[in-house]
Amino acid sequence: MMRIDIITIFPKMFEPILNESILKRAQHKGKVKIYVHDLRDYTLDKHRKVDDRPFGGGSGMVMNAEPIFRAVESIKHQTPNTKHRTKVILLCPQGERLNQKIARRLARYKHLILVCGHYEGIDERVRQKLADEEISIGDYVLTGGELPAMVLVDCLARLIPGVLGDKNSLISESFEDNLLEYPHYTRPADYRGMKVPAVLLSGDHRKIGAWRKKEAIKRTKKRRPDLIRCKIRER
Ligand code: 4GX
Repeated sequence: MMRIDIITIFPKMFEPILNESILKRAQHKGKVKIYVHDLRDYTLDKHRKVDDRPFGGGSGMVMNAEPIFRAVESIKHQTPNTKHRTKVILLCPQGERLNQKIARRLARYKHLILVCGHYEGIDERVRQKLADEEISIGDYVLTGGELPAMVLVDCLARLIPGVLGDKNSLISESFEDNLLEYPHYTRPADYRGMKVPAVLLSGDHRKIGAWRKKEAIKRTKKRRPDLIRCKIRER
């Protein structure tokens, strides 16, 4: 069982994603518990303000440290026994780029607190004192940390034992060795004259395995040569 708390100013954004498909089933099966917190509930002023103008001037707004500190502290108090294995993660472009290796490492934690930032950014003291890690989902700019948080939750949930069926977990092993997937086909064997490679219809599983490996390597070399280099480095 893994617990994930998400701190956001847009809690409703999470509803359709968390209440559908595999994430919904994972929660029903008790494999993961996901709590979404409205950051404004942790403000102290009557306007429930979460941002302010930057010291030193400039355009845009900066998220205040106070509500974020209060939210994280409140969640940590709710979960005293998992405290030692709680990780606070800030989703932001400055973070370490998410990949399958990082996902496998994060999936081992019992408790994650995900902080979704907005505007130009957050008060640096959140980074210094509150966030254990910063994670980016890629080198492009989004409007907030909500979609990155959902990407991370989705990616971690499928790594929790029992969330996927055995069949699906085998599929993931292709990325485990840093290769792109080999080509897949299903019926019919001839679709508008486009034929399925004969080897896949041969019933020879040794030959099929060799073909798939060869195709996976060919495709990875062509499209993602960086993954091949990465493979050598990581071993
Ligand atoms: N992968 N963004 C976060 C606001 C922000 C800035 C700094 C905290 C610190 C993104 C990404 C991403 C846009 C989410 C800026 N919050 N996050 N937001 N790519 O682009 O993770």
